Amino acid sequence: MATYRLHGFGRSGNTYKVAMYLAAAGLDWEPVFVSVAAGDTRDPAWRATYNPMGEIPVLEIGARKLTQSGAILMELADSTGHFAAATPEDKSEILRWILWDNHKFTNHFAARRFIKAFAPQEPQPQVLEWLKVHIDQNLAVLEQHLATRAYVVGSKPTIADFSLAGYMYYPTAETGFDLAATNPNITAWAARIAKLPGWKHPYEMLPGGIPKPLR
Ligand SMILES: N[C@@H](CCC(=O)N[C@@H](CS)C(=O)NCC(=O)O)C(=O)O
Repeated sequence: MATYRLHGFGRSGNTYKVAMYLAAAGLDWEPVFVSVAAGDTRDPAWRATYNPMGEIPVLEIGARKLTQSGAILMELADSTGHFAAATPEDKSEILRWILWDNHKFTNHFAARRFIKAFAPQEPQPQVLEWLKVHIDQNLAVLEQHLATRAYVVGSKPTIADFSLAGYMYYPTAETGFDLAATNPNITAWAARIAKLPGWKHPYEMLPGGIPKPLR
């Protein structure tokens, strides 16, 4: 059994954040297929065993089960030293970007992708539009930040990059955003992250296959 067991599937960009890290750090890891689409995370037995919050990713390390991609990445950086902060100031900066990612960036981007491409109900146009306004604002923040730097914090890739890049590689047909056409700095940064060791597209890195967007 691998040292790190990552529960999730390729559709989950939050799981992919941790998968990218484990691969790039060259750690001994294996994926464990858990499908939100199939209802696995709503199963009371799964929740009792893995995560009462009902979310993937879950990272199993021996008897421990870690959840919340940001907290997982922080712990992995601390315990392995890979992609960790170079200074205490950088560590605060990394936490700042991970919190922003969770609260503002991934939050809106992933919710819109889900509503647009995977939710069984027809999306309400006003909801899609409201989310798009917020996503455009957040993309502009990251785009500007990356205008003068290669990575999000410091001069090398850190866990902040893996967190923010989690949803960058999904197709436009799912996300509704053609970042290559609108955000050159983000696109160049995502391409830099994709050159790190072990990088694969989420649908190759994690189990579950390539989903068909419903619309
Ligand atoms: N902030 C959490 C978000 C986790 C999250 O939203 N996971 C989704 C899949 S990407 C999930 O498990 N959703 C199941 C549900 O909400 O029912 C993290 O970064 O780990």
